[in-house]
Amino acid sequence: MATWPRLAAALWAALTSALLAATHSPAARAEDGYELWLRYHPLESAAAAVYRAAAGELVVQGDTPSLAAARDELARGLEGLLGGEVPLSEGVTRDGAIVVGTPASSPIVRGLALDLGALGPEGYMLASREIGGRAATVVAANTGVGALYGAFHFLRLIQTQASIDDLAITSAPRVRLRLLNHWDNLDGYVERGYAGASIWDWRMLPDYRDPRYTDYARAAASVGINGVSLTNVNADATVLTPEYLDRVAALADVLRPYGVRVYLTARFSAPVEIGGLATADPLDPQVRAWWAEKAEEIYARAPDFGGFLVKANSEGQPGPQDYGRSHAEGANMLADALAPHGGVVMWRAFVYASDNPDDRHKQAYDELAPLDGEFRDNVLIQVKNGPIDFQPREPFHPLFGAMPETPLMLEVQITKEYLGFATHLAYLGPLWEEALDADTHARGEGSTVGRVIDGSLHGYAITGMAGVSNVGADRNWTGSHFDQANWYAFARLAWDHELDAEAIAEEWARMTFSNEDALVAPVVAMMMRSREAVVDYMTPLGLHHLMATGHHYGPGPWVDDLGRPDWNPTYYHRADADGLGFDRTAAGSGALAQYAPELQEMWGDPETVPESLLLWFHHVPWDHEMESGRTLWEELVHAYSRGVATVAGMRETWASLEGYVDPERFAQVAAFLAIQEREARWWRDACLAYFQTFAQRPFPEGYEPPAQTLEHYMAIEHPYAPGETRPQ
Ligand code: GCV
Repeated sequence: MATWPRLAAALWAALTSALLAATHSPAARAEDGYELWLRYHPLESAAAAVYRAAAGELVVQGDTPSLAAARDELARGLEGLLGGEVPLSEGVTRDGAIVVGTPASSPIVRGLALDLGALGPEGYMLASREIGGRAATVVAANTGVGALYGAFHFLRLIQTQASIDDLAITSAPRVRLRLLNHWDNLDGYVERGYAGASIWDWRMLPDYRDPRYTDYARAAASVGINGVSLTNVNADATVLTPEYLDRVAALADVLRPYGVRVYLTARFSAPVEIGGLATADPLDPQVRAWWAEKAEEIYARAPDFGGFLVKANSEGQPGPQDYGRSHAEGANMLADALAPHGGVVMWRAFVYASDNPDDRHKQAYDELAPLDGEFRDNVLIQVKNGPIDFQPREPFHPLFGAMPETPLMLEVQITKEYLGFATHLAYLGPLWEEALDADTHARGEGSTVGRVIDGSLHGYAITGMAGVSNVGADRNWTGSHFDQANWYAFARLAWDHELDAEAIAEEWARMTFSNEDALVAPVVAMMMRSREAVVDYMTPLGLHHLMATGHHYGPGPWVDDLGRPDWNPTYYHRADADGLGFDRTAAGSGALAQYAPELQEMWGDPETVPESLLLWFHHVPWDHEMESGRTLWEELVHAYSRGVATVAGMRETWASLEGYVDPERFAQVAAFLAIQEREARWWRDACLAYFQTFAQRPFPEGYEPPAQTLEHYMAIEHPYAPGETRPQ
């Protein structure tokens, strides 16, 4: 019979073990998202035991900063995941050694004579080997940074509970320059930023180096990002002054061990604004000398400085055309200044002129394609994925495939300026995959955008891909937990554009939330539907740029009074009594002629163009019969309604996952999904109320009419919506 003290002791034991279980269960611990996908929380004990056997000791030979970073990350990750420290060792002394190094740094790696030749400076190998009769896993590369990337891959295998037996993995990036572009102003404001202020604290730098910079670098390296452009492309020349260059150098120091180089946005008029010159004409010898000297100053502080990113002669930014010079003359002048130091110029193709009344779709192509072959070897042209501006769906930019003699980089937008800011759940992996897999037909079938930017189609000597960052000072970095997936997916695709967006989503979900299939499968399914849902409830069937003015938050298809025609949504949708859509065939703006003949043929006919791009290229009668048998008007109502229904379904899915995710993150995602559903309805109702005034047709049976009048939607204002362009 239990005595009282015994009973009390038993009760106490039961209570403490329940408490312990609750605090150790990954689902129970409150999390704020700071750890990103590098959480390294303990695996459940059976899984941990399996991996512990294969991770008996850590043998990192070599002491470069990057190898030290690899060692520290492995030690931290393994300790967290396996629930105990993994001893460091000088050599292999037991089964389960993890050996990390390069042939130069590590006698063991050298002795194994691994074939690392094809891996280049950033690739790595993960290989199971016997060393001195002991089972070991080798993480080998030609450089410390390659080994660091390999270390992250090895940790990912454990985080996602993949097998680490019989490893024979090699991986090398397909694209050389993989950058995040921050649109961060020097006062801490982030243009198109929805995750708080800039993480760069210019006031405290260079003296205080926020530990967060190191965590940023770890996250970047974990997915192979190797460059960061620190400042907004709507640039402020102040960053090029010596005081700021000292701060830039401090950031470069922090990021360097992680293989991340810094780049700056160069304001074209800097020689006038901070240099005291009378002109910034790129052919003026004094201007050329000023930039050459500026480059010297920068490289004296940061010898591995990456180069300049430039927005010129676009949206009010200064540029070579202010002096009657071409984009090539402007880019080449900067390229000449950087060339002696090994830097590059990333010259943006997002150019459209205020005095050019032609379809904005055509302007970048018309200006830049004729300059093919005129750029210096260290210039890349950075081209957005589509010809307008990061819309939920666009056809690929016609410059891809049209500049065989000039390296073209792809620029995508990770921050969701046009896809619902941070509150809407929209996984962008499928959007970028669609862009990368698009066939330009430049050299026959299979000439995908991915093959243009990885250089394999035209033999480019330099290659690159950039993503406009969604990182800010919010604890969870990206403003919402699911937007972390977009940072992650961008980088994974920049490393290898042939990776599958769904597989990337799964990897991310396992590391970010939990390995339980009951969570992973529905979360991945929800992510994979999410971007198409946004297309449906904002801009279905090839509609584009219907967003409200300036901040781009919410619908504004009726806006028609802005200074330039192509800033108005009415310019893009062209709704009238006959129909809807922008005729870009030869009978219209003629933009279609910028694509390969195969695409002109397919996209030029409303019967053969994919319906997802129908209204991008055609003005279509309201009664046009769609594949479904519905009329265009009915299909529009259907698509908008489907978008809302998908979000409602996503909410239900998420609600069913309570208990699999810690309460803090669960609640935020649930609240954001509720906002998204409300805003999806707002988009649907506002757009349909507006388009109905042209279609003059009733709502098809079974579809709810808008909840409010058109006047109601038109009166909505959001004066303080975040992220707008701000003069610096
Ligand atoms: C940095 C769009 C955005 C602007 C951005 C511009 C660009 O127009 O709305 O905020 O400016 O693209 O890519 O340069």
